[in-house]
Amino acid sequence: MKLIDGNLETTNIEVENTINHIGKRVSLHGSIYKIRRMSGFAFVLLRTKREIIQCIYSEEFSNFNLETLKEESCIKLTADVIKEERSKLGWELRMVEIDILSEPLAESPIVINNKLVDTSLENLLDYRPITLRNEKERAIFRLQAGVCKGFRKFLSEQGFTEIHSPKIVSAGAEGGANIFHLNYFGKDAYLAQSPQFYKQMMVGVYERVYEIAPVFRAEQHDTSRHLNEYISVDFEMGYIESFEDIMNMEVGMLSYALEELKENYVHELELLKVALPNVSTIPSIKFMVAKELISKKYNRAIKDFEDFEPEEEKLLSEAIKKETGSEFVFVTHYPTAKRPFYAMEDPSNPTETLSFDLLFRGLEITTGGQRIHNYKEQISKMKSLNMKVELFESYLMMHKYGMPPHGGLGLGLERFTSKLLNQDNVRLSTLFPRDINRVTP
Ligand code: AMO
Repeated sequence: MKLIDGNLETTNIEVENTINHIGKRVSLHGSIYKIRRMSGFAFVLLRTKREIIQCIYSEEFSNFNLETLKEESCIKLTADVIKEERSKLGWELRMVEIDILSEPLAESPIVINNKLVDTSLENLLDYRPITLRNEKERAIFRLQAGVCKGFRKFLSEQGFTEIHSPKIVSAGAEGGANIFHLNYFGKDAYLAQSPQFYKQMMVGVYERVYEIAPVFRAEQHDTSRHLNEYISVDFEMGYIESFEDIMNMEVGMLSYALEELKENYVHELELLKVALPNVSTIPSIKFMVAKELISKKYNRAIKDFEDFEPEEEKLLSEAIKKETGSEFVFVTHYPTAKRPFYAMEDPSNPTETLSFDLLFRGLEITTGGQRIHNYKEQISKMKSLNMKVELFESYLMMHKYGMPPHGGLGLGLERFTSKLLNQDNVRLSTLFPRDINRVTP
């Protein structure tokens, strides 16, 4: 019998502390990313967990034949670490011995080892398992992981408990037709459009909760900003005094995440040439004031008094940036008619809600606000909307048995990442996108 003790011996050198390895013989593993043959020697680029490491092959010191190496072969390598100012890392590896662990059956149908994967969006996504191996492609999702790490660290420090709510649910939380229906053993069920009901219920338990998880929207249209499955970053907090408490928490969360990137993701930021935005303060404007501002400034008639057209979001961001320098803007007091049944109305003007959206570089990335916590108020709101109250019995339990004033928000992770990287399509920041035409890979 063997006892597994949880101790993992790592053989791969970590790039951060390789300076300690200069002059030493090391053992590491990785995939052959690229072979550049020169006269008498070759540059072999090794793709490791995070870095592409330059290795030198030469008959002088390599005890194997270069012809045995193929791109995308997985190898174990013994090498000498040599100081080399011309290399990006300040050092390179002289290949001594290799052990080939596996070889590809075929050559990649798409060139993945150039600076960019030079192909259509369609191909980039069709061949995702391999195109993601490209240095820049994979850096996108490491940055995204860094953003989530920052969010988690911040929220945890602020006393939020991480939760995992069900994704198969009995009723839609967000209204509208964009809900996936399931035949659940002969009963009606749905894929969760958001964790809205559950995060609110959990405020009654832990006061402050968050979740980072997939949600589902049956979007019928094919746009650059809609996915059918996306990662929603949600938090919900109790005992708030105003919905501005939530906006303040979001500013803190975003600043913290960007600091995390600055500190620990320099390699990816440089590779992708990311200019991080300033998020120390974010201007806030009321919905109707914003509508009028765009209408006047850009000489556009207001067609929709309840929501923004995508073009208006762009124009508003442009105007705010010119005026204040901020690439973010909060828009508050959305019309009650456009907000879900759980949104709290402004007592001084019930046609508006105590809610907000956050726009970043021309795109809505967050919706949030204060919720109705009073049972009678929630029931009468639902009745006024002709909702079947009995379908929401389990949701309303929390209101019935007591809830503090509370609110929260949902941020689309892919939308935030894609704007951070100045991409023009949210799919570019989605690992394996699900859209109206795509369920593979
Ligand atoms: P909402 O429906 O506005 O609010 O969604 C919140 C945020 O999620 C992102 N998002 C999407 N991203 C990609 N594809 C989509 N189809 C898509 N739909 C939405 C956006 C949006 O701002 N429960 C509320 C949040 C709350 O009040 O806590 C909700 O889900 O970035």
